[in-house]
Amino acid sequence: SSPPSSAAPVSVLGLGMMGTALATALLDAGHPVTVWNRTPAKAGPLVARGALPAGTPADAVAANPLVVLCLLGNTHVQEVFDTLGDAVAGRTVVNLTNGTPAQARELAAWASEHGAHYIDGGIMAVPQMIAGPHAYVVYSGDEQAFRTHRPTLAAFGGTKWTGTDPGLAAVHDLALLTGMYGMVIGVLQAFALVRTENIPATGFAEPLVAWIQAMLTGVPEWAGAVDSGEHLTDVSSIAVNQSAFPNFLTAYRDQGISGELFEPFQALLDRAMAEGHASDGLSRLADLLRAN
Ligand code: FVH
Repeated sequence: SSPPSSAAPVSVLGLGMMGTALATALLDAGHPVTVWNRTPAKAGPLVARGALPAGTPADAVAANPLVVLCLLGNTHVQEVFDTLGDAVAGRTVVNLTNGTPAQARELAAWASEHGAHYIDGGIMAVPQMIAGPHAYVVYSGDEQAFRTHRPTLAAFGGTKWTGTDPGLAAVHDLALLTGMYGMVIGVLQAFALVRTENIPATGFAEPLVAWIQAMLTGVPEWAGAVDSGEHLTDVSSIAVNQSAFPNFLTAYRDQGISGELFEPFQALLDRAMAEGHASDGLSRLADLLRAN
C-alpha cells in the first residue's frame, strides 16, 4: 500500500547497525526512504522492504529534503559532505553520528556555507531500542528545521531539543554516555574481583544492580551541590573515601587483577585532600576535574 501523504520522504546515509535501524523505523512509519551506504550490499534488506537505493551520497541527498546521516565518525561525515557539491543546498541534514561538540560546530558551519540546514543529534539507544518506548535522540542546531522535521524524526523515538548551538546535542550525548561508561567500568571491575574467588558473576549481578540503583538516588543531591558549589556533607566525606580507597587498590593487586581503571580516582582523592577539601562530599571532585 502507498504511504500516507503526511509521511515525508527521507534519505538515510550510512547503513551500519544503527543506520539500518533508523531506516527500518522510517519504513515502518510509512516514510518513503532513499538509502546509501559505502558498502552497497548492506542496502539489500532495506531495498527488499521498499527503500530506494542511491548510487552516490550526492544522489541520496538530492533525492529528499530531509537527510539523516549515521556513519562511524564525523571525519567520515566530512568526507561524505566533501563529495556532495551543490546537492546539499536547501536540504536539512540531521547528523546522528557520535562526535564532539567542536566537530558538530564545524559541520554546522560547513552546512551553512553550502546553503543547508544542520541539526546534530545524539542517539540514546542501541539499535534494537530504536522506535521503542525508551529510545530518544537529543538534538541541537537549526531550530526551525527541527520544528519542521520533528514529526518525521519521532519515528526513531523521543525528540529532545537542547538548543540552537549545534554542539549542545554532543555535550548532552557525551555526558550521558560518560555516566554509562562510569557504570560499565565499575561493573566490569566488580565482576573481575568476584571471579578471583570463583563467585559467579551471574549470581553477583542482582546485588550489584540493587546497590548501584540505591546509590543513584543520591545523584540529584550531588547535582545540587555541583551547581551551588556547596559540597559539605553529612553522608560520606572525601577524607573517609580517601582513607578507604587504598584498600580497593591493594585488594585488586592481592587478588591478581589490574587496578588501572581505578588508580586515577585515588590520585584525584589525594589531590582533593591536599587542596583542603577533606570535609567535603565526593561532589567536590567534579569541580576539581575542571582544568581551569
Ligand atoms: N550501535 C550502537 O549501539 C550505538 C548507539 C548510539 C549511537 N552510536 C553511533 O552511531 C554511529 C554508527 O554506529 P553503528 O553501530 O551503525 O556502526 P557500524 O555498524 O560500524 O556502521 C558504521 C557505518 O559507517 C560507515 N562508514 C565507516 N567508514 C566510512 C567511510 N570512510 N565513508 C563512508 N561510510 C563509512 C559504514 O559503512 P560500511 O562499512 O558499511 O561501508 C557503516 O555504514 C556511530 O557514530 C556510533 O558511535 C551507535
